[in-house]
Amino acid sequence: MSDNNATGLRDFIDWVQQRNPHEPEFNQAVRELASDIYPMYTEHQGWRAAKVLERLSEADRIITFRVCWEDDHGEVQVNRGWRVQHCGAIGPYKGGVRFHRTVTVSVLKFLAFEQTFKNALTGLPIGGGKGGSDFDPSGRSEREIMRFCQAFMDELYRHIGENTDVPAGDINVGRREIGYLFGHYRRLVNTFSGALTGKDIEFGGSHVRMEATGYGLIYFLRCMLAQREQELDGLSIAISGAGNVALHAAQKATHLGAKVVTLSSSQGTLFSKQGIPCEAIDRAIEQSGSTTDVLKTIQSDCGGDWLKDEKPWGQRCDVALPCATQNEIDADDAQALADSHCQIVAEGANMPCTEDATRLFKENKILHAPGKASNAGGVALSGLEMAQNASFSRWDQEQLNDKLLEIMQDIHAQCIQHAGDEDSYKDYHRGANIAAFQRVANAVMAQGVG
Ligand code: NDP
Ligand code: 2IT
Repeated sequence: MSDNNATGLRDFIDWVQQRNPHEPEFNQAVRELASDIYPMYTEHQGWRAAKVLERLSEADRIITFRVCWEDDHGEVQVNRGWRVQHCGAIGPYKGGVRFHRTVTVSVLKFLAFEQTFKNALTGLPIGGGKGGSDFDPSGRSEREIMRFCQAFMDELYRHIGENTDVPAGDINVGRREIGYLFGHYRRLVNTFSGALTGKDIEFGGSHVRMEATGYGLIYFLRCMLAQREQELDGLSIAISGAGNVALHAAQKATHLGAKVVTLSSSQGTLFSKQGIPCEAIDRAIEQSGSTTDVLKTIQSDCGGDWLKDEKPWGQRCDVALPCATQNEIDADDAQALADSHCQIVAEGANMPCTEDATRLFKENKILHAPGKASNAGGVALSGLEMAQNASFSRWDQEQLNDKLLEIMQDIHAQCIQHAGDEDSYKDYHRGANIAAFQRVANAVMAQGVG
């Protein structure tokens, strides 16, 4: 990067930091994208004059609201809810809802920012948004979860709609929560519409949506391997998390002949040197309850070691798939992966690697796919659910799986096109950021200042 560009980038990063103090995750996400696209950005007079990057660093709007509900003891509980509508330039705002005690406006702003660029990579007409609450569902009863979802929707319903903003699931928001959210939305507006995705198949949901993020991640991984003339069969894979994304990634990987050596939760890691069997993963997907309980069941059925409070990254593996949460891989974890000769890191979670970890992977020539590319299968299938709802139709499983595969292959091709080839190393972050930014920036430009 030229000296001028480096100064311009630093000034831009400082400007974002000053406007968004105390929001480390949001600043991180903007910094990561800006660093990759800045040289291209400065060469484009039109984008610069229209301040496209500066505009995209500010959400279209952020809605903050109180969520008030009664627990099973009749005690009133007060939580906070948000919806960040980041960019509507290429379609209705689209992105998940997260319920977790760590949810802050910074976390949701980073997720909505990433979502805009991820959604652009899918090639579908969907803008970027994200929502959630600091509500902690662990230990809450089914009735409490339902009441919370209804209280959350009591405010959210005013801001969403099939052509406005279409929420879906994320951490701690799965099929059950989407059912409660959708039911309450339908009753409030007295309209049956596709205003949420991830619905049950019986009321407007799509085949393959539940599996899509994890399966899409493995399809993307296969493209990365094919690029190096390698195959998945026989490789050892360390996966973090044991939720929707992690388990479906594990299921597809084992079906394709890989050995999944770890899964994890916030309490620790299940390690199995010989690999967690397919049937155990299939059963885990059907099991309800905490993800730690799911892992303990696998252990009691099939063996393996429970590594309390440990992350998976100390185990030997060829491929690492972080599928839990942001910044779960730090520099020490990245060094451990490099020391164990891990060759590929593909992100199922959103921004699971710290900037130091990302730098370390690049220095060690470990291929590293960013979530906005490798986990885009989930939102892509959500886009296909919207298309089915809008056309009052239902597509079959095979057709949807083929479309998912095609979309992931196309995202991989977009990454490669812009990844560069320094010492034959493919920089997937750069590739994804450039391809996504071009699409969003052109749409923003074409629609004038506003
Ligand atoms: P789930 O709620 O189904 O599972 C989350 C898993 O991650 C659980 O095993 C959970 O463990 C673990 N986890 C969550 N937070 C932490 C934490 N702070 N520290 C350690 N472990 C943690 O969520 P999903 O599988 O849907 O989402 C996982 C990731 O994938 C998220 O980053 C999400 O944004 C991303 N993603 C999800 C998509 C989707 O379609 N669902 C699409 C694209 C990306 P525990 O239960 O113990 O908390
Ligand atoms: O991070 C994500 O892409 C999701 N949680 C899925 C979003 C969606 O709208 O399906």
